[in-house]
Amino acid sequence: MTKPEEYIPPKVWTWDKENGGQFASINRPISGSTHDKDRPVGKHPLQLYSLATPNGVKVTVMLEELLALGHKGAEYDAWLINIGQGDQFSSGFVEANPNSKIPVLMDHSTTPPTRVFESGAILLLLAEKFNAFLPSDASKRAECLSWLFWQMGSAPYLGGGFGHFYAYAPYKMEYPINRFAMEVKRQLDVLDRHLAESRFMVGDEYTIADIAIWPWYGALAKGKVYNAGEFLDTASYKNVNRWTDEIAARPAVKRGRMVNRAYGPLEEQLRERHDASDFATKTQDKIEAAEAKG
Ligand SMILES: N[C@@H](CCC(=O)N[C@@H](CS)C(=O)NCC(=O)O)C(=O)O
Repeated sequence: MTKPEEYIPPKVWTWDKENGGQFASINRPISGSTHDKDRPVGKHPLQLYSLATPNGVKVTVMLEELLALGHKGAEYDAWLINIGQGDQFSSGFVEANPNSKIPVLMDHSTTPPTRVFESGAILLLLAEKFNAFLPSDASKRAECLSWLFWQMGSAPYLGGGFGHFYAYAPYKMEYPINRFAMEVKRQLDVLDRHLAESRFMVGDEYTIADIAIWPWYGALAKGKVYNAGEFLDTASYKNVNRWTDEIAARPAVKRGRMVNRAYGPLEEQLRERHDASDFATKTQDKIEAAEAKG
């Protein structure tokens, strides 16, 4: 291993604003709001404030799956939170999530409205509210919650660890890239061995465990996050790829991944969603074509 010049930490850490790599402008060592701005509120009981990152997609897929099952109470307004521009630090957002991260759901069917942050908590709350995508059998439920929490504990090594050092750090460092590549490959192997025996994460039942894991590890398997498919040889995880393809083909998943998307092909971006008909009329390609016409 090449040994770069060693960093000797000072006695007390100080904030070097210039040296945080990509996203340095939004990373801060303090919490709380930076500006006053209320949250917009639409017509549905469920108000989502999010962005189509893997953590955001978990929730929009869940809501679209609930609607596809016929749960009309799952209708929602989805508002775009541009984390690159610091929307997560507005006073209204911080009131809903003191941790300043998407996704956040406000449920206005209660008085006062209920706030839920952390994507795993949001999935669990929705599953319980609509009695869907969470097995009722006690041992299957335990399996489902185990995999749900596995995802919540594992993905930070993928995103904050591997993804940060492989794709976003100001320069490439062998030690952290090696360490996190090994961990991420281990995680993919955990999934691959499990999915060799099981169609979904909990047997034949599609659950919130799949909905939580797919946006991160399905995207990774297809080389769609951090452009690391070849580096991690993700094609070799055959069972993860088979499971990824089956979930990607679900109509609700196709819709869910479009919501709050502000990058990629314009026809796949539904930046805000307020009605089911928006998928047909309000994708970014249509909005921009209408604007061009005047
Ligand atoms: N554990 C959280 C993670 C949420 C998270 O990391 N969100 C990122 C986008 S994927 C975010 O909002 N980042 C903005 C920031 O760090 O300022 C969850 O699953 O909800």
